[in-house]
Amino acid sequence: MSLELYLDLISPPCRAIYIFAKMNNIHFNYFPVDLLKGQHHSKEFEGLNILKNVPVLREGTFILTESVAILLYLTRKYSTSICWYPPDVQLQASIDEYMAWEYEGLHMLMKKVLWVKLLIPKIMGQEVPKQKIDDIENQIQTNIQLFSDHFLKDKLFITGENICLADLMAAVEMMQPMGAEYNVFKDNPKVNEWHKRVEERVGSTLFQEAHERLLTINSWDPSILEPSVRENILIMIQSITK
Ligand SMILES: N[C@@H](CCC(=O)N[C@@H](CS)C(=O)NCC(=O)O)C(=O)O
Repeated sequence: MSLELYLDLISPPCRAIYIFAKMNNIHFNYFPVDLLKGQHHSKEFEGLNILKNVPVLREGTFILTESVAILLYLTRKYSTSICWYPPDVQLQASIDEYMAWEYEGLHMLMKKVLWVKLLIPKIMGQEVPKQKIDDIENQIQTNIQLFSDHFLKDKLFITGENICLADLMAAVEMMQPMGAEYNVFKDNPKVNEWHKRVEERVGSTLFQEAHERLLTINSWDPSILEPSVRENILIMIQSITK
């Protein structure tokens, strides 16, 4: 039974899954879903995932959404190296703790900064007020420090000597603002060093390959947006800027 992954590599959770599968030699058929073209709103995609979001995994009749569930499924099903999710229950709990924190602690902020600095000006043709951008950037710096103090501490990686799922997930999240040329590591050398270690363990070629779409998003042309997609994006923009 073949493994299918439906991903858009502009999305951090999708990049984590893509990198994880490649690093662990898990063979999969890759189905790109272009969020910026609204392909997740197609009838065909809705048939696969009524939540209309990526990532999605399909293996025969088994369909799985939610990146954390997908990553854990892959570690169990494909018996990947134990470093990713070690058998020790306390180490597992530390990874779970990060996974539970990530959505509010990093994901929403990293997503917001890409939108306010790059995508909203591109789509709307006008800048977001500087105060709004400064507030988001300050919150990012606070949460990067929290990540450092609470999750990383003085270890090489979150569980100690080896990379684990939480390191990979955090590293790709923190790349998101780079799409808008905002470097979240600029004021935090310790987190910067950790990030370099993660990239090194992943392998620079694979890491760059997974981030190519994000890092070239500046050249995306929003004038080709379909009206229905544009409408969905405008609703999302309202929730980000309110
Ligand atoms: N909690 C979900 C989040 C999934 C999600 O929100 N994916 C985003 C990309 S990062 C998406 O597909 N957004 C499309 C939309 O909401 O319109 C996960 O971790 O898989």
